[in-house]
Amino acid sequence: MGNISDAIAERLAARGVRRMFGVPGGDCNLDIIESAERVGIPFILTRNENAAGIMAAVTAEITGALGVVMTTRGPGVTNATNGIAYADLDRAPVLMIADAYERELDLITHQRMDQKGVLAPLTRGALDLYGEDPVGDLDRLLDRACAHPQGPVYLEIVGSMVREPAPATNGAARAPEAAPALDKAALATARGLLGKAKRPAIIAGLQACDPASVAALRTLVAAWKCPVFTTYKAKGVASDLDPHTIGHYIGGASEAPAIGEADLLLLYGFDPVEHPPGKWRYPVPIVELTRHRFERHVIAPQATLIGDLATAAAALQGAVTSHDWTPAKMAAMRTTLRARADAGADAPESGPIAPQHLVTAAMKAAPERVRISVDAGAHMLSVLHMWPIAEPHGSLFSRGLATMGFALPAAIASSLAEPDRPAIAFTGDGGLMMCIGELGTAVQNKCRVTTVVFNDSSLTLIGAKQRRRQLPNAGVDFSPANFAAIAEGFGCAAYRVEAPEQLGPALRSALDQDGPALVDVVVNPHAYHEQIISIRG
Ligand SMILES: Cc1ncc(C[n+]2csc(CCOP(=O)(O)OP(=O)(O)O)c2C)c(N)n1
Repeated sequence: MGNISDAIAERLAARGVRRMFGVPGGDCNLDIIESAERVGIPFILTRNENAAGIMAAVTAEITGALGVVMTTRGPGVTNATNGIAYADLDRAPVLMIADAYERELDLITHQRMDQKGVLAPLTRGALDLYGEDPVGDLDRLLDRACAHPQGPVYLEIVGSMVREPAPATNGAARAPEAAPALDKAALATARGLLGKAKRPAIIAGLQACDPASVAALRTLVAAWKCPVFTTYKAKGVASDLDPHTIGHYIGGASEAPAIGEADLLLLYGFDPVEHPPGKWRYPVPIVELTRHRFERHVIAPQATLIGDLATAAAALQGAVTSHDWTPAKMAAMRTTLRARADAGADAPESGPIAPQHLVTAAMKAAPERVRISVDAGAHMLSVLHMWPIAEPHGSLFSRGLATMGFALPAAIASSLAEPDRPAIAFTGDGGLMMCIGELGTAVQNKCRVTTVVFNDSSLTLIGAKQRRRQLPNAGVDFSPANFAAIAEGFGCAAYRVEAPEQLGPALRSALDQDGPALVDVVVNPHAYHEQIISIRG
């Protein structure tokens, strides 16, 4: 083994890391970039550390391997915090590496801050490698990122140390955390409740995205033939094309009538971060299957089974033998719920391009196996409620943090992880402006990413809330921007759409490109108001 930098790179490679993201500083970052390149881990230079954090976390979600982001000290750390908050609240295992301050602290004032303190509320652990077994300590830190609830950990290293020889480790890489055995009493209670239920329904959440949990859920639904709802993060865990998949649980008005018909709810890997602020509205027995306990819960389940989701699903399989749901009833619930997304689209004031029309055109133009990512804002309702997804991670979305500036970095991460698979990033203009430099990252890496902008020169979701509270319009509108012209400046294929007849051809041509493209669509935001009320209430 060489120096500590080499040892870090080797430990990351051993865990399946295939690339790291960030904006480097001039100290330990440069050694680690060199060591990592040598073991086949390229460093993807992003334009902003926040985007690098999001890319690292999304890489972890898609590939199942640890994501890695590396930054300089001081502003590199503070800029990355939003991406790290995404990894924390959307539950992705990520290692953040930053330059530490040399030990002669009396001489250091420039860019000096308590970096561990800044990151402490967001991270599962931090390390500076000053211990006697630095490589073993690193392995144990990475285990903490991968333990449930998965999340970010932080490593800071001084440049002088990273070039020292790595001592032999006395702690080899450990086995993945074993799931706890299911509690027998809770299992009996759960089976009893399910046996009595006349209309059981399932809500699947973000913990259910791994292949074993997906397979077990699908087996359960096929056996029980009951309705299933997925959260936004779990979209595709139960295929949107399956007649049992009714729609999404968002804690809003749209799904309330359908879920309100259930007399028991099985929460399958649902994380409370997926619930919007406010009370849980369904006063029926709850059976909860979860990989871990939650720091804060909004629900008081009658039975909680903590452990492996697939094992728990198998243990409950025979518990439901009959119920009152019929295929016709479920089909009606599906249709009603799906129709909610169309609200306002065809009102005369919504022309010429309502957001829903843009989504319909994109669905028609999209190639097979496309993966979509969606930003935070009014536009996300149209995309997530209209676009069917048949597999986990087929759509990428920030739910726990719900951060803007997400869709483009997420689509780039997707394209780097699966270069042959096209990705579409749907974003509002506000969200795009928070990360627009990443168009350069997409160009530099020849990513097959098509960015579709809902351009309405406004923070529409916030404007809608302002209108609802009958406040005067202020502080939410932008001066108009031509994103196609900006994209061209990055060397990105670009299309500006102002009339409906331009929409289909522009989308088809953009999606035909071998590299990145951007379609800047001037949308009429009028329909959003009705749609928000219809979906969220
Ligand atoms: C980083 C960040 N800042 C602010 C918010 C609050 N927020 C949520 S949606 C939204 C408006 C988004 O506007 P835009 O991207 O233009 O999308 P639109 O609502 O117009 O579809 C804002 C400001 C947020 N979620 N994330």
